[in-house]
Amino acid sequence: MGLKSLISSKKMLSLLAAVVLFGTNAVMAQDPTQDAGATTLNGVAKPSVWLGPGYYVLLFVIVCFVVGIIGKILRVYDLTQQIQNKKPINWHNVMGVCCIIFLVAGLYGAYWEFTVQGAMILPDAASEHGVKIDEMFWTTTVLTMIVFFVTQILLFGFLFRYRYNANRRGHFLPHNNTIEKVWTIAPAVVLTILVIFGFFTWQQITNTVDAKGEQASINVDITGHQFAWELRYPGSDGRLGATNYKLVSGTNKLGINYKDKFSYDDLQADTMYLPVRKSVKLNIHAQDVIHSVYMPHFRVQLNAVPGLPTFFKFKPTITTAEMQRKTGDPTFEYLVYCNKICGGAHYNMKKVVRVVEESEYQAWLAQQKPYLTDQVKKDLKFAEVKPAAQQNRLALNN
Ligand SMILES: [Cu+2]
Repeated sequence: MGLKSLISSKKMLSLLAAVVLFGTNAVMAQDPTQDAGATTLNGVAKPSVWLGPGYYVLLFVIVCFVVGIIGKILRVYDLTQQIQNKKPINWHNVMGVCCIIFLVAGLYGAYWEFTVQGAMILPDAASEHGVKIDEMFWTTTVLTMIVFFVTQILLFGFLFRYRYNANRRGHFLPHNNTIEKVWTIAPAVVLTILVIFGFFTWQQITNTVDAKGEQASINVDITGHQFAWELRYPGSDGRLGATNYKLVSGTNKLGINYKDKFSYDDLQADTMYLPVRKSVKLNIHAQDVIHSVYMPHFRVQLNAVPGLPTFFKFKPTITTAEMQRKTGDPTFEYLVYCNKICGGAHYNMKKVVRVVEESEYQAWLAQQKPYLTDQVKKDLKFAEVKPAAQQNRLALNN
């Protein structure tokens, strides 16, 4: 293509359009520090991650142009070589070298992922079963990484080593039962081992406490709704009262059944306090859509499904204070998140979890307010019963 026709071609018009688009983008772009989406980390404003669609379209167009131009230059070079009766470019060698470059860049990328992003991995599991989950995670990661590195090196290494050569004839291999068997059985065996390993780990996590008939030290109700978690702790009787979704109202947001005397002293809490080295049973509920209780530091996650109460038993082993020391971060807090994208303000669904010594836990518990407030008593027409029965002084009027 001559220079004249290149200038008058549609490509030049497209380039002009791209430059105009870029110009508009640059002129209209907001100052990142003024951007409402900008996040401040350690007091330094950072631009929001996403730029306008014009930027990405332009980037794509520019990349296409650059690739196209390099192709044209090489083609022109190739033709001039042929005209001068010189050896043309050996594209098989070029492709072979590209494969090696791709392999090296890809392996470096994988190494970068491990060192840079791998450093952001969660700290040590803060629960008893979490250690088993981590063992499973690392076994799977190491096995899959070995397979990944070996197969990628073989794949691109073979592409380079056996690139086209006019002096060599390829070997035609229509079928080989041994190879078929090896590449079917080997992954099947490895995957079966991993699945069985996972199955037994999950069984240990979910069944052990029940199988031994061992009761959890504390029961905590966690209820998800758009967009918050509500916590309910048992009072001095150590038992949670019954709930019924039909009883949910403005003042009784969890639908607690106050005909059940165990519910009188149920406590509400804003932070999830847990005593260290005591088994906790989280009773999981949802009121509207599917949410998911997610406590990554304890390796706990279970869906909260409306109409289907579930539970998760676990034993925290590291207090918040110990974890602050371990991570070197004095502001460290465990968190419980929602791990289902349950609506617009899903990101708001988180609460602080604080793992403390038993004495501190008891002191905290004593300060929490009961769900049975004066307003609820009024709404439900509760009457104070004379102190003859000291324990549960409240009874329903009807
Ligand atoms: Cu949610």
